[in-house]
Amino acid sequence: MEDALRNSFQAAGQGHVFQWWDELGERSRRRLIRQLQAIDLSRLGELREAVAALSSPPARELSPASAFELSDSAFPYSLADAARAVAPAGGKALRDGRVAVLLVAGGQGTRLGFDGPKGCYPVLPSGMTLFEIFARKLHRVGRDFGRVPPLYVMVGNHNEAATRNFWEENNWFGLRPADVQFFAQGEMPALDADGKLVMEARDSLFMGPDGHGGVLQALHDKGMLADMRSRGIRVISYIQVDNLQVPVADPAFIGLHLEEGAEVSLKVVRKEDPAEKVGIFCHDDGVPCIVEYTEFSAAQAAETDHRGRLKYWQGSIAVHLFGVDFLSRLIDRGEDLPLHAAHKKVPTFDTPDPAAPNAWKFERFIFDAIPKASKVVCLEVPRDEQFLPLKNPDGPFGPDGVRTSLNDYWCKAVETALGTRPPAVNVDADVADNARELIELLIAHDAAESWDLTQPLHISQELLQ
Ligand code: UD2
Repeated sequence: MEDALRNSFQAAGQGHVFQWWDELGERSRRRLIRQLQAIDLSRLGELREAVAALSSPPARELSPASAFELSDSAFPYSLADAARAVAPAGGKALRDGRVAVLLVAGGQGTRLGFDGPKGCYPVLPSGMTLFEIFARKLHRVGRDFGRVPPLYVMVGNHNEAATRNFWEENNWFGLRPADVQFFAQGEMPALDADGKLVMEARDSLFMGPDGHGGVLQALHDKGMLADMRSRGIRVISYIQVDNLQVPVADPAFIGLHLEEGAEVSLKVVRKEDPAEKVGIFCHDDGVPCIVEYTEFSAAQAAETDHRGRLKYWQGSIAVHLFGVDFLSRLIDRGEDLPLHAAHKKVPTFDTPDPAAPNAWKFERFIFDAIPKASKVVCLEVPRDEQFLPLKNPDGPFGPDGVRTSLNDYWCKAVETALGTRPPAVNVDADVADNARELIELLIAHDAAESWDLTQPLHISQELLQ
């Protein structure tokens, strides 16, 4: 068996993976064999094509796409009338148990520089973690609609155990363990400048997570799509672990998706800075798609319309709804999402911590499913209400920047409701999703009379009792 494997790797120009074979002990040999058996050599060509596509990108016929725009863009904002009108349909889907939440948390979080799953990061001044914020948001949906949507968390092999342990240690944050499922995404090898598979150690290939687009295959392979079907789920609310302001299951968004008969829906914010690092929702040859910022020309990103506003204004915040039938159809038809190559720092057997990018890594992007959908709906949402991603160690998307933005947003809401701006405001995620909801609550609670607004304010369920 080992000979056959060795021959096939040699024939594919990858014989180097056996170069230390004679020095390896039994266990190491078994480990290497297991890894190599999982590599589909017939598909290495696709990896090389993904690298080649970077220097000769496919010709695109881009044009702006339409969206349901905000009906009031002044704080505290108002979603498109069409979306608000169908929120009851979204609420019904939630009450009927037709919606699941899919949280992708399999990334490596290298940019943040946090040694652990990003969801375990204590992002709030109170020390509350991203995972707890999402769990509290789920509790709130349960309170409003009488049913907590099941949560599916995609992890990577590198953080699966740590993620599961964290949830278990925290007693699933009060959710039913049967309603929280973890599943690991797939992995991809890396190629060096000569197209050779990168060896991370003498007995192992480098393997990295296959991108959030890996969720499609993983949902199927790990039995999650089947599980959703058995629970009667029709719509998947897809969110990313870094965005602490995102509603986990937004009835207006879900209502719009269902009433419009969409297979995929997405939320966008209005880009003001053409160079902002978000994918752009647009049409390519008339077909809806998201083009990642790295693949969008600076000149086109800066184009403006007759009012002087950005023509390509729809910045994707990576919040989607997917029909379960739609994803199942992609799987049944064996439709792979395309591979994207990126030149990154990859640890190798002789350089565990490279100073500069040294190899090609490969990922699939979930938004590449959009062009495959029969109907796509795009909803504009207010940026400071729904998009606050924790990405970096510092700057506006670092922990301090995120805390400052969140505090400003809630302070503005309290000031709008009560006429006084407290020095600081922290709102628990199970209290309100946005300023409109908080303002209503505060007015109903007659908070202006009962609270000391000269002190920092922590608005919790208990405070509102
Ligand atoms: C993503 C979008 C960008 C914009 C932005 C908004 C891509 C390629 N770009 O940028 O257009 O919408 O988000 O915040 O998506 N993840 C996995 N497995 C993986 C890789 C990532 O689960 O193999 C998860 C990761 O845990 C995180 C999310 O996907 O929840 C986003 O990943 P990212 O940080 O690589 O995306 P980013 O910030 O480059």
